[in-house]
Amino acid sequence: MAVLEQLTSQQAINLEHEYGAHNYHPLPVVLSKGEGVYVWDVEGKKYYDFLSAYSAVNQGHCHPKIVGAMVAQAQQLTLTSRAFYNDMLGKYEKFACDYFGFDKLLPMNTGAEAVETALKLCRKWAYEVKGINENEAEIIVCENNFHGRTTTIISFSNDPIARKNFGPYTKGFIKIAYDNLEALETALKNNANVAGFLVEPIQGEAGVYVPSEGYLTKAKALCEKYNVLFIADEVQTGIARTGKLLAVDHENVKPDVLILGKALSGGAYPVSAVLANNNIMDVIKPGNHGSTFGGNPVAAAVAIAALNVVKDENLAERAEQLGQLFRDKLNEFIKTSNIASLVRGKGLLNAILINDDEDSDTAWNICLALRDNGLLAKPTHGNIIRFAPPLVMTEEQLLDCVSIIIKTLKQFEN
Ligand code: IF1
Repeated sequence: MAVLEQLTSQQAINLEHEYGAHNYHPLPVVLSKGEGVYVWDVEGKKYYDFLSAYSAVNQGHCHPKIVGAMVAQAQQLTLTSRAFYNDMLGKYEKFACDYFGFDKLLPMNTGAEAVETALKLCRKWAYEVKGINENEAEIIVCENNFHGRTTTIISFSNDPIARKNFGPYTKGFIKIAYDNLEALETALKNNANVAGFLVEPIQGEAGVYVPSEGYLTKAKALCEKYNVLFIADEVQTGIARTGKLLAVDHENVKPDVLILGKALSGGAYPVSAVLANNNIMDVIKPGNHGSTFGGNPVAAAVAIAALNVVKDENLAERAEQLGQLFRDKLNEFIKTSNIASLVRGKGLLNAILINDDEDSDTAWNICLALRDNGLLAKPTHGNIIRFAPPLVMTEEQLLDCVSIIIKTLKQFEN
């Protein structure tokens, strides 16, 4: 087969199957084009994207301002490494620090790298500022967390598929129940070596699990009481997805360390970052941490454009309004139906619970039918379907999507 030949969907799937590692089980649809809230498959069929690359494409596919900034910078200078300065990084760092309200930013590429960066930063702060004895720092994490796929991060995962046979695991983590302040206080009280608390403001992979109101505020207060860093992983929840710029903004919580990724670039380019104030970030010295691509000029230009789009197009307000409408409409339907039992979420990060066992294939089959009806979504944990469209959606489009979803769910009622 010639490399330049236009593939059919089946040919593309076969190629991945034969030559790619089998680390994913994608929904069988092969996409070749995206614009705003839509994607097209290689046969030309058009779909609403209700995953947004796991909330990376909040600004919509191929946003002209983001792509424009990327192309312009790519024609000018793509990479210098951090051995030299470039004229974009400082501009971006100042822009992002003003935007999110922190003193300093450390640029990386992927979410997992940014989480690793935050863990290293937290440990170094613990030894050099808090005064914990070397090698004794502990970081509290939550059950059912998802923070990425590196060896250290999977060390504190409790998902057997993500974890089994990748040991030996990194030490220094204490796992507690999510959304449980008592468990947090007990862990803090019983261990003077705690350096940080790493938390997702809403657990995405766990099935869009929204904690009780006040949880984040009180958790932050407990961290202050015990001189422990509150580290918010907003890789998935950040950048307007949940109806505020950050999910912690719903409770006016200011994290000590903020982790961003995904939509920081609008999905155009891998861009992640860790933000913190000087009293924390200044423990990092030359040689302690870095990355060839982190902070490259294309990433800087793309991130500035992506963050400008979020403000210019009022994406947080849109996510808030459309999310409310989405949950209202689906709740109305659920009352009259036995196929779904619950819709939950915040802003445009939502999930529905399908009335079937976790190991049933009903949710998967519903996603196949949604695909056939022109809308792409993906199940998580067997019986949960996540709904996270690009935030640039109009109300009319959202209502169209709601009717596709309801029509499809009705096909599965019994
Ligand atoms: C995959 C999930 C979403 C994240 C949080 C860090 C990262 C992620 C809170 C790491 C990444 C992704 C990765 C993606 C699936 C996806 C995911 F279902 F696994 F949980 F979004 F919901 N912190 N989440 O959600 O970021 O290194 O991937 O850039 O295919 O593994 P990354």
